Amino acid sequence: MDSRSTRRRSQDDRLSGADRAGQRRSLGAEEQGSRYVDRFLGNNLTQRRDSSTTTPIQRALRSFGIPLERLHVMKGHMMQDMCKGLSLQSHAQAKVRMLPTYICSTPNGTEKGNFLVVELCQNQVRTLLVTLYGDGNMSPQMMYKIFDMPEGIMQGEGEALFDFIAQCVSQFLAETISSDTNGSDTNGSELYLPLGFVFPFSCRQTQLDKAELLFWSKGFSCSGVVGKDVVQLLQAAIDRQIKQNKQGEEEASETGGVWLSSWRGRKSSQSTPGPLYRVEVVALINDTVGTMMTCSIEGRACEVAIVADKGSNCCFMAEAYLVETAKETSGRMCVNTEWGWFGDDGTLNDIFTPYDEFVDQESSNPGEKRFEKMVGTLYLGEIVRHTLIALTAEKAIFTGTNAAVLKEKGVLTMQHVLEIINNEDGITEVRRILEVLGLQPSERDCGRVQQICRAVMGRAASLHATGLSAILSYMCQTRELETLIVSVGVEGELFTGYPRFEEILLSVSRLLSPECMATLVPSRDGSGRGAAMVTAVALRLAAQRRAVDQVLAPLRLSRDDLEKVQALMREEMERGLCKETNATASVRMLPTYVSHTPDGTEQGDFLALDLGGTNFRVLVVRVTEEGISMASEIYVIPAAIMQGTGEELFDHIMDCIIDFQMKQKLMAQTLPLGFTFSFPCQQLGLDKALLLTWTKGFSASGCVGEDIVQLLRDAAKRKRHLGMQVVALVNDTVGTMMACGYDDPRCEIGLIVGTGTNACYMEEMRNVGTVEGDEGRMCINMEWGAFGDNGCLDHLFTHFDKVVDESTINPGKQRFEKLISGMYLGEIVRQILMVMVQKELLFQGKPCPKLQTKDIFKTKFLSTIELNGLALGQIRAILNELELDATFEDSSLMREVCQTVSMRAAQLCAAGLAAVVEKMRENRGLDQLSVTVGVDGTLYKLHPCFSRNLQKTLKDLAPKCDVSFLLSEDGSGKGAALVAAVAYRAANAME
Ligand code: 0WK
Ligand code: BGC
Repeated sequence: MDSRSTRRRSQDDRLSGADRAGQRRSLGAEEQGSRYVDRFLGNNLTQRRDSSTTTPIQRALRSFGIPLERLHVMKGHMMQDMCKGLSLQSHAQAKVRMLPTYICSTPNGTEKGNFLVVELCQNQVRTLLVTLYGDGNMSPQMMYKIFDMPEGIMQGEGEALFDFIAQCVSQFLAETISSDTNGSDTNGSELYLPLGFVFPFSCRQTQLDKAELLFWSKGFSCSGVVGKDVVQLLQAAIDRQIKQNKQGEEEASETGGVWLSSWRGRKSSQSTPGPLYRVEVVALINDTVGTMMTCSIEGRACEVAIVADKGSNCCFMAEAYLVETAKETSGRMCVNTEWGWFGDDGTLNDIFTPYDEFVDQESSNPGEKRFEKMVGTLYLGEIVRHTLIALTAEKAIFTGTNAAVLKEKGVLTMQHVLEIINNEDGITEVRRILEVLGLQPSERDCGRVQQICRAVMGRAASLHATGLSAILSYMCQTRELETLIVSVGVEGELFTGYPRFEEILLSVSRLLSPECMATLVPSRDGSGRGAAMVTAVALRLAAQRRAVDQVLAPLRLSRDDLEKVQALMREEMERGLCKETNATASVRMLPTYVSHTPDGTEQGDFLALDLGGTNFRVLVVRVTEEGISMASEIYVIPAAIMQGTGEELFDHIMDCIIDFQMKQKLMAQTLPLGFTFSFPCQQLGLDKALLLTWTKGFSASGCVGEDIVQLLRDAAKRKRHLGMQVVALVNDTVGTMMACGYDDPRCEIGLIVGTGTNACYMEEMRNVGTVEGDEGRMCINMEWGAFGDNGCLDHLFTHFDKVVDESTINPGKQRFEKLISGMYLGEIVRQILMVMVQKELLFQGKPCPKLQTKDIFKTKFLSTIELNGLALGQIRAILNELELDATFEDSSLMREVCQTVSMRAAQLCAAGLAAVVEKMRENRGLDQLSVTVGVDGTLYKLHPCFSRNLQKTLKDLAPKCDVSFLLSEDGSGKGAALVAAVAYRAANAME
């Protein structure tokens, strides 16, 4: 179960439980209706009511009344359906579709330029040109034009619809744009205009500019569009038109004829034609999303938006990791809920009145969009009409008059309903409206019609409120908040036309979700400007993407790059093993004099030291046939000691040993000691090793070239300490291999990826040219950290790596290690971040003094930031610690930088290991090698995906090797004790 699903499961449990609590308060007339149980006998809610005592009007009014408890139940159902819609498993069954929009960012005020928007509305196409000045979008300029749709085009050929839209765009351009439009990048002959397409229908979006139409609705049913990428269809129509225009121009210029050119800017002079427009559809936006963006720029940043218009829908900013149908795992993504389909699985059947049934059956998509058909203004007039028909049939209204006009579909429009309920002149105006329709209403009829209209509108508002409360409570829970405070953008005829909509929406949603505080931000300008913002953000992000890719490209290694590293590593290994070339090889392939991995017969008590990693440890290890037990203590090696004199260092080590032996009551014993010394040493025997060079920030003087075992013995002498006998010195890779080999005899490779990095493996003695003898095998400490010190990896070194290398105490050394290990990854990231700030890709280019501080960005930050499912908010917390005021976008980019650096490290490590296992396979003349790698090191152990990326790359580079990885539990101290045990046994056998 991956992190997404664990977090998801806990969410679901909470979603169903907590928010059933609500309060009850007296409500206005419309809600009066809703308090009353529904309409007809036979519905368990109504058992308690005796329908015989109620009049047809009362029954009708009550049928539109939905009790608060029922709204609570509905809210719960909608939240469950929302979770279903977001989950990859159940997405297809969900009615509330929860469609990802790929909008993860909101405007940051730097957007500038000219942006075209086309909005497909009911019976109209609206074209806009929005000019942004990057001034925080405080004063965008906007021009627009509305085109009425020709009769029948909504039910005609899809191509005709898109051609019409393209014509609207060309006409709009011809009428509004002049060639010297500022802000657009004109390259003389061409004027680039990005276009955002507001398309208020259910689309499965896979990118901002790739969206397949799922279903038409609201009376649209054009052929050849469902299942197609709507962006492509519009782009194709625009390109078709531009092409036709160009041909027209060419023919005209050949025949000297006149061609009224469209798609071309105004001439700057008589002779030179204006620039040709290059219109690119860069974003498809649902109208709710456009509204959310529009309201964000007009008022407070909105994270929810409702369109309560012909159709009804809602979008909101969801935690991206919960949107399983999209690949984005961090930050937030706007989700288009398409709540209009809610209830199509029957969960609203008890609310649906027979009037709703009639409207549904007469619609172009019976049985579908049940929720929308109770709240969309396309349907409210129809619901009232069917209610009046039923009441007329029951002689409860228009008795004795001809109400046949009511049979005509669409005769009662939303406008009528609004005028009936919104007029101050009371019944007079209602009578006038009904008479204009050809009815002869009595005064009482007028009152009753008004009541019905109000009940229908009240219900629509309450249902919107229920949907909104489901969204708000969902956001509150998934953001793990006590209280959610959020701005909700609203747009649409129901909102603008029905004054009580806002009040009912807020009061009922507050009753259903008391933990949420919503502020409505009316969209004064529809979704047009919002769509321009989305387009502008899309372009800004696209430009940023290109710039980021440029910065990170040198760190992204191809398979060829890795194969080359593998081959170079193999070459250097051969040179290191060869006596003649060993001294110049960058990979020193140091013999360790360890010829066997443990065979389980080792026994005894041993002291062990483990120096060179994050911690210096002193251990006592008991090896018996039953197994190994140990006790250990961690001691600090202060930087002053690491970079002081060798004498101080080994005296400090002795002090720690003595302290440990005292604590462990071992002072009376003289125990054999195994010393894990994690630095490059030329071993002349198990207990004789000359230090070749320091690494990992150590530089104690007087040690290089010296026998480390002797230095320790000298320190013991200085301390007059006889409590130990150094019998073996091993590298931490060897110690790790031995420790893991004790549990898994197939373990013949040791790997460390921690502060530093290195590997060892069992090589055939016949191949070890630097040691006499051809029989058997010997463990070779590769010291691969220095791979590339001879320049063979220079092609891989980026500017960032060079800066990091130059700031170390051993520049030019340990080149491979400096691309991989924990001591350096944080610094590489810091260098990249500083360049990205300079390029205004991060923190909007604001200077970040803290980032100038060396080692301030710890490698452990990478592990945290790359944690799967870590909310971007938590990354922001880390960045704030560094006084970096990060936006979501910054946090997302930060994560990408960390992922790129750690991925490269894992891949390079894998390329090195691939060279090792392939050599072992060839050594042994095997078609398939099966081997275990004993591994240790903080980076390998704690980074969330380093080990996975390494293993995946290794499998790819060395398919003939089946390599398993065994994490060393107790570090290499245990291994050192095992080597000491082998050495000690051998020494005693000799005596
Ligand atoms: C734990 C081993 C030790 C080795 C260290 C490397 O016991 O010998 O040096 O891992 O990892 P680091 O502590 O540098 O992350
Ligand atoms: C050292 C190796 C050691 C590795 C891992 C490198 O810097 O040269 O000897 O095995 O770090 O600790």
